[in-house]
Amino acid sequence: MLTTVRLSDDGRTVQLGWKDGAVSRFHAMWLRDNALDDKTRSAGNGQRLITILDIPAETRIDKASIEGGALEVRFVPEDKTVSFPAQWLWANAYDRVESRQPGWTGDVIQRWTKSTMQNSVPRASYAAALHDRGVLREWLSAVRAYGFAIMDGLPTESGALCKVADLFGYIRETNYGRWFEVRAEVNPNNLAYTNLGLQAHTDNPYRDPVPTLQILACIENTVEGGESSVVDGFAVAAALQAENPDGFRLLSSCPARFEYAGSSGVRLQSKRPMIELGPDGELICIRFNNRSLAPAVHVPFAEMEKYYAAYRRFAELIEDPSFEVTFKLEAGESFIVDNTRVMHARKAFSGSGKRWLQGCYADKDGLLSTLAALEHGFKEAAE
Ligand code: NM2
Ligand code: OGA
Ligand code: ZN
Repeated sequence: MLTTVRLSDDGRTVQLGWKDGAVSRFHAMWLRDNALDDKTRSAGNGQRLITILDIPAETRIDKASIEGGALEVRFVPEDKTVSFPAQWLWANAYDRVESRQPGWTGDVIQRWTKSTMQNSVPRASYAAALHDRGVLREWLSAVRAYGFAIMDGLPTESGALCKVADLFGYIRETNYGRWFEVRAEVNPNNLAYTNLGLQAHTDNPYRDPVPTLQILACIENTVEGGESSVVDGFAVAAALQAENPDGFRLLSSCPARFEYAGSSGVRLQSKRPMIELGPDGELICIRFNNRSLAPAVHVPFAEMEKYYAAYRRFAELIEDPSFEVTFKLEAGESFIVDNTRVMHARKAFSGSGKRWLQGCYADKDGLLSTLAALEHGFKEAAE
């Protein structure tokens, strides 16, 4: 609840007092740009109708008061009066000191290890997720929190994995196709299409932007071996940072390079760090793939030994069984990973039987959008 309002800096800022004693300052320019009236924002779709250039650079507030619990201000020289709900101001307040360490993540991200995840892997059946929006919401919410979930009960037929993507968004087509067959082949164009074990990795780090989600679905799996595992890259990055802050700094500040040129007409290349931080230090992406790592040429000569030591230690932690959650996909089962965070691996396989998986990529922004819309719908229904 808003209790006081005071203008300062000649009306270029306003200071709000809250019932609990908190104070938040806002700039007149910021408030004007974010005004909620229907001349500033379309009442229909919420999009902004004006540009920054429509707002006078000398914008100030010459009158501010609390009216019916909301903040009412008059902007000059426009002579425009606008009201801001207290709840909106509280939710959008920016006047605080952030003391976040590089590598921080938001509240919705929950890091995990084998001990916290192995016996509580998020799982839903396809039929339940399709027919019950509560089940779908929980499953998508697990993908957001953990970057990993299993979906079972899929038809054991080619293309069934697309049904998983259809629940929340769209498939991202690449040179590997709309989806791809993951089985041992003669003359494979990618080591994924062999019976070799694959070290835990993220897919397609040579693409920019990387595919943000991967779905792998099992149609048949009767071989010896071929188990899957997943590793939380954000948990491993935090462990590396705790024991070797300088190594973390190197892997997050020096660009690595990745390349794939395994089939004709394709030469994908990227230049991105193995651990990527956003402009405010937020941990945003892990890229890790021994098969497609290209020669590093953006690491200073004087730092290369330390860089390799950090890369080695990162790899050791990724292989550490205490981070690894293992399972064997059965026919009709699939899993989804946030490919910007969670690495996946498979054990080698051999012997009699057949292993046939299909994989596809999809976009996380679409998944998060569907989840946010579901959550919004549930909230409205509860009100
Ligand atoms: N496949 C399965 O990123 C990679 O190269 C891993 C990707 C070939 C689409 C394998
Ligand atoms: C892949 C991959 C794992 C598997 O196709 O990207 O990692 O279980 N496959 O075959
Ligand atoms: Zn893979």
